[in-house]
Amino acid sequence: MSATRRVPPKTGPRSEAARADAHLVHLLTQMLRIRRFEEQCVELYSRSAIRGFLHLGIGEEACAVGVMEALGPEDAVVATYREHGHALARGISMRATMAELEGKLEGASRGRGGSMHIFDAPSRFFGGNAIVGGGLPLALGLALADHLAKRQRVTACFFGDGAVAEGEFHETMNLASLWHLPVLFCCENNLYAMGTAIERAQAETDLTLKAASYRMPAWEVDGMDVVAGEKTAPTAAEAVRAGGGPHFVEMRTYRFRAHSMYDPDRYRAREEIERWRERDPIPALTEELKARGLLDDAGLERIEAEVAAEIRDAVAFADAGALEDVADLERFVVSEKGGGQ
Ligand SMILES: Cc1ncc(C[n+]2csc(CCOP(=O)(O)OP(=O)(O)O)c2C)c(N)n1
Ligand SMILES: [Mg+2]
Repeated sequence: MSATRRVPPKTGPRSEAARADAHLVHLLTQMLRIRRFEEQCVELYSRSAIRGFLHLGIGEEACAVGVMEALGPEDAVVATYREHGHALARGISMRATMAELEGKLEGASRGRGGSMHIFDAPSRFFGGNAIVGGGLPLALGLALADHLAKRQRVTACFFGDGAVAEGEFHETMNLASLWHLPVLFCCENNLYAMGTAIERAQAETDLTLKAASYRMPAWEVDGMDVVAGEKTAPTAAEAVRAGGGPHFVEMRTYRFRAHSMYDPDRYRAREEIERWRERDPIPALTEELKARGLLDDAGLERIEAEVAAEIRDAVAFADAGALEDVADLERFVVSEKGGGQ
């Protein structure tokens, strides 16, 4: 036994406050990791290191970061094709994420999924899904399994406003509510589904009312404010975990860039984009931290430098990665564990 005197952990309001302050810096760091990672993706795309479809979530970082903080390692995450930020916030390494985007064997999905299908079983990150609304029934299935096995877990299912117009959304919402399944529905309402504004596609644009019609508790949250998201998400997640059935969070957000790299973005007024840019969640939190004396210019530079180093390392790792051997292409199409699974 060690003779060292154990120092009791500091408790009480002061250490609580210090933890809360450090946590805010952590939230900013997470959003910066995602933002700078995706900015790097633009560059990699222009030199064809990343090919195919690429959907960036620049402007929407607060949604993924806010919700992910409310989840534990035993919980599950299902996301869309705009999921780089979700993967990083969930804890998938930047190396594995970048290698996946470059289609390399070292990627989270062996380079088979690319940008839209990041999948990582150890972190219970069940994709990345190119089908609008496609993740919803998957989330339902994960939650049904937990429910039947009496495991107190949450499945967080991210989807866009466009998915709300899909039949899969309504089927999933209905069954989740009817069977009282532990799903946290996280709707990232960025007001557009490709080039279609929500008012042109949906008869009811208050998406929380859709949840209410399935008797599901629902919140509307400012998706540009990571702190607001972070306040609501734990309450909702804990209610789900405690057996309260499915809950729904609508996060009002905005993507600053086009739908994908192929989209000329001619359907949105420049003034609208500029108005939303003024609400950019990263400068907003940076200013708040500075105003409260929790961060200064040197501190911010330090975070930026660490993030830049992490990105440099991830790109070098991905660039040096291998393409999967053609001889292996038929592997993993069916389980290698044998039948009876
Ligand atoms: C079932 C299906 N229909 C159409 C498409 C083509 N498509 C790709 S993204 C997209 C828009 C989806 O918008 P939203 O759900 O709001 O997500 P966002 O891109 O805004 O994040 C559409 C229609 C698709 N991938 N899958
Ligand atoms: Mg959308």
